[in-house]
Amino acid sequence: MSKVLIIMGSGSDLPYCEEISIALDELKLPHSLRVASAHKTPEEALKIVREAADKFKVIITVAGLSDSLSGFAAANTTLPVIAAPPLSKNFSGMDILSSLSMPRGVAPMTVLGASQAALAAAKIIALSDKNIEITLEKSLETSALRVRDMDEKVRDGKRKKT
Ligand code: AIR
Repeated sequence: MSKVLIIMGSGSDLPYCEEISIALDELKLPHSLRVASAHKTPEEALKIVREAADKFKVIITVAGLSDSLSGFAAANTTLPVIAAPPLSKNFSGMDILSSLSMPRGVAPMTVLGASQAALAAAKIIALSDKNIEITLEKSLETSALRVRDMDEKVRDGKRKKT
């Protein structure tokens, strides 16, 4: 059964959502994808968000530019909503503020980066899922090992000068 629902605001977000999907697969987290825009298809978006609580533990919202989807989703479900807006070059990236600035009572948690969005979802699910907790522990160890390996390679002047 899927635990994570990814809702994207447009088909143009699919490549970024596929990156999130790969990261979720690596964390052994089954997930589903939907497309719904808070601006363009609000009825469908609301239905998807309202029905999500029966099937999922976490929602990841992916909407660029003016991200209404994340606040819209968070305001209409008790599930945790992770806002994962794709980075854009518009307005020097300032459109990210639309994912961050929320009215009282509305609190999506904004994360930048596809793997970070997947990791944040996994951490929430690990609170009530031992298997995911174990997967996360291994993933943390692997990250630390990579840093130690690199330290080993470069320290004491071992690195080849190019
Ligand atoms: N978007 C779609 N409806 C509302 C918003 N904010 C977002 C999409 C996409 C970007 O705007 O999530 O990141 C461009 O959408 P489109 O529809 O032009 O492809």
